[in-house]
Amino acid sequence: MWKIICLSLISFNVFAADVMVKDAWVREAPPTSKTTAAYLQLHNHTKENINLLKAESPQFNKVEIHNTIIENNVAKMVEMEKLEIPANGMVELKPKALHIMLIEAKSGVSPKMGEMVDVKLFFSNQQVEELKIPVKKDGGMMNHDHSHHH
Ligand SMILES: [Cu+2]
Repeated sequence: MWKIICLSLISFNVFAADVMVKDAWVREAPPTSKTTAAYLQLHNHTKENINLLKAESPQFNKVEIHNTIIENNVAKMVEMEKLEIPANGMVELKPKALHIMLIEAKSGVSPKMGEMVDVKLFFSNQQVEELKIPVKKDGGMMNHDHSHHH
């Protein structure tokens, strides 16, 4: 099964990426906020650990890799210098946990649902991933559409 999936991927990409990005989405921030976060899965298809070293977006002044920790029942965000993706493993960035913080939208408003955010990821194996990440309401894949109610 795994082999079949990989072959079909190689036919679309000339080079199979060491790190594969899946299920990326950016949270739609409240109207008053200029800062939001991106969530995604990083799959490491190699036998060595690979670090995510930094992230950039032309639409934001600053982009940081954050983790959320609970201290005295208060959720706090801490910046991480790097994020390790274990060999043949996966790291999931998701709400209330690891995330990519998109700080201060240059336009003055953080992007709305339906828009795309350009994000570049830099890895320790020299890989650079250029992503266009869709903006979604909270919940990502569990994003139910109730617009069919009249
Ligand atoms: Cu954060």
